[in-house]
Amino acid sequence: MPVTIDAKPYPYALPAGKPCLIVIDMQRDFIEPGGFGDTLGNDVARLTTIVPTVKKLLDGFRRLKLPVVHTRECHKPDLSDCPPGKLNRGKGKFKIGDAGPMGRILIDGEPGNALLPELSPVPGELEMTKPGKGAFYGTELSAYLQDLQITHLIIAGVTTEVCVQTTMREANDRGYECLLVEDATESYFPEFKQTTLDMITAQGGIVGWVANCEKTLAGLERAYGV
Ligand code: TIU
Repeated sequence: MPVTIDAKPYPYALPAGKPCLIVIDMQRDFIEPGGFGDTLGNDVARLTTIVPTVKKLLDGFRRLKLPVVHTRECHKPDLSDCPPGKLNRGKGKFKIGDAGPMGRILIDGEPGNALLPELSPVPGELEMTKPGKGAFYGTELSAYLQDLQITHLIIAGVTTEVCVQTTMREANDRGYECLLVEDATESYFPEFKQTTLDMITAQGGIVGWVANCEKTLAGLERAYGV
């Protein structure tokens, strides 16, 4: 019998191999004032509440020597990887590529594009840039996971209904079994977060599973602890 995580809509069976943690876009652009999220008109303060929980999850994966991937949504300085529809969308003060208070908005290498320092990767973890909302589009993620023979993804990060949900759906279509850690993800819109959790777990887990950090770590400890 596989070890399970106590999850909704029913227990999430952990694999004999290792699951991988994917931390989506915990970058200053979305979480601090003056970045892309702020420029889109959002109250970014809501997103800081999950930082300690994401850290706890990272600490658990590190303790158990399980793989971790961090993503950053960003574009090349010449914007050649940003489609016009994305570039021109919105009516904020700044557009992607404009000079904002934390450097050019959503551009790789700018101060605002860095991951929050308290959630920085440690050696051995993959930090990956992504030009889209999903973590599979235009990235090395598929090849990386295949190399490690990973079949199960534990997902955290922001925002729940945009990059997190898109990544889960992309992963689902590629055959991965996904669990979203509900207190390690957040949205600018509380109702969108709740609705996304409901969508994921509806219809017998049409997109995947949802569990809190404590239950996730307890299951991982049972399965992979020594
Ligand atoms: N705007 C919003 O909610 N999210 C994004 O633009 N990107 C991510 O979710 N990372």
